[in-house]
Amino acid sequence: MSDVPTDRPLVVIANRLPVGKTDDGWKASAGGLVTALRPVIEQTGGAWIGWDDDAASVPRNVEGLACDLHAVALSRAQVRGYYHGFSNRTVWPLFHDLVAQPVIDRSWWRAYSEVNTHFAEVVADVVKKMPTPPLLWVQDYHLMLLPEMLRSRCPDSPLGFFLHIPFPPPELVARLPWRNQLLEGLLAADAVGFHTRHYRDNFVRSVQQLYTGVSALGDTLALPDGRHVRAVAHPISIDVDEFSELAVADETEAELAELREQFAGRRIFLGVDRLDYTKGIRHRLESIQLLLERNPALRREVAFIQIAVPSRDDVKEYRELRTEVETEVGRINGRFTEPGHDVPVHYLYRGVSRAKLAAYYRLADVMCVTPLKDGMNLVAKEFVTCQAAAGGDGVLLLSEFAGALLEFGHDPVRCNPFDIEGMSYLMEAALDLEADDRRARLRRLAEAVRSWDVFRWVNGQLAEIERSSRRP
Ligand code: ADQ
Repeated sequence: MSDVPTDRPLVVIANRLPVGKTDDGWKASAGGLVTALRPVIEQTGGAWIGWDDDAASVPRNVEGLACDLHAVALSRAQVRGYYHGFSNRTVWPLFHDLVAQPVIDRSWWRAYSEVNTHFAEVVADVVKKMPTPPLLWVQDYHLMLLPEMLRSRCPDSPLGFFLHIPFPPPELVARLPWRNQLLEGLLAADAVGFHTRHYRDNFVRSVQQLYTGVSALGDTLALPDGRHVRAVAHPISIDVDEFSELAVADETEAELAELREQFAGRRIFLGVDRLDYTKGIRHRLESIQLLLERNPALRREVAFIQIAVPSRDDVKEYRELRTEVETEVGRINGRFTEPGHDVPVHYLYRGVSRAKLAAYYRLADVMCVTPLKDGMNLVAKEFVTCQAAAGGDGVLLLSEFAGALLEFGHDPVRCNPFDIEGMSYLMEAALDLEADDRRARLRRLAEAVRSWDVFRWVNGQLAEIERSSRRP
């Protein structure tokens, strides 16, 4: 990684801590953000602050993670209102273009404000004990009030915010009774980051509707009180070297050999998602159904593998989605399995190991990333990287509503997941692409990911926060 753009310690504040309890004790969780931040924190020192159900037993340090951990303890009622309620049933559907109905509930909002305040107090306490004012970097939609709460409590710290989900157009933001508080919360940061310029533009337009006299000069917002805030588009990415190595590691090869044996003679469609209604899994299954209806020969020739990671199963909409997806899988298999042959749809409701995930990516002929709306989508980037590292020629079928599309141009087969029949034809077209074309597309996709990896994302964000904190 190149030089870290700040010589201050870094304090990351996120909903969750980057650790999990395993049978062998507490371990750093594998994930893009942790991987990307590890070298920065190792160089500058720092802390990570986040909620954990088991806050009292979270250790201060965990092997492989060179930062202090500070667990925020929340009551059951706070978690219900702040996390399951306002974050996941109000903001999440609203910011994903209403693919589900957001619920407006004043008690959830109160819990959200209360928890953000509690986070602010914990952060202030941690910062007070540090020898120099750290750079504070707040993550995601659970903590949108936090920048404003930290501005007064930690006046000497550069302050940044990054939103991992889309920022919707002002007409949707307007539906929130607390839109002004949220925008003011974010505007207290020195720099606010988004995955794409569309989300950034939506934010800027929302701010301009809130205040008169806001001017936007390039990426800088000049506010009526004389402050300047940077609103920047920085797409998140993956650790390309790590995935490239993983793709050809012995463990991955062993997993792949097993999968190849299991699926011998069949061409593979793959879906890998958190089980979330934004990911378009139901629409995808309906397209598969049409595809198999039209092409009886394909019932034996293709397999569709859907790996769905359990997610938010204490929220009603997610439990319902699971039932719908599982019913649909059963319906398709009941209808199209031919005597003496394997089922067409293989459904795994679980997380899989990194090596297994990489093996599935390599196995796939067509990777279906077809969300109805997605801030970025890292699965698409992981797939092209793993395929390219092993000289593969898999095709990426990518939704027009995934943030990743902006970096990928016309090399994926682009689809509109709301057009179920259209998507079923594109699945067929993806199978029929010529090998040379597939390989050239994949090479360009992998180059696009390599040219802006997660380290560039982190460095870009930190440099932006540092720079903008020095402005008036
Ligand atoms: P997510 O909605 O969780 O993230 P995504 O970007 O696809 O979506 O990341 C999912 C991660 O989980 C990937 O790294 C993937 O490898 C992993 N994963 C998925 N299924 C798995 C399985 N069965 N087993 C193991 N691992 C699995 C949110 C936003 C996205 C944005 C990210 C990062 O919704 O739009 O890209 O944050 O900002």
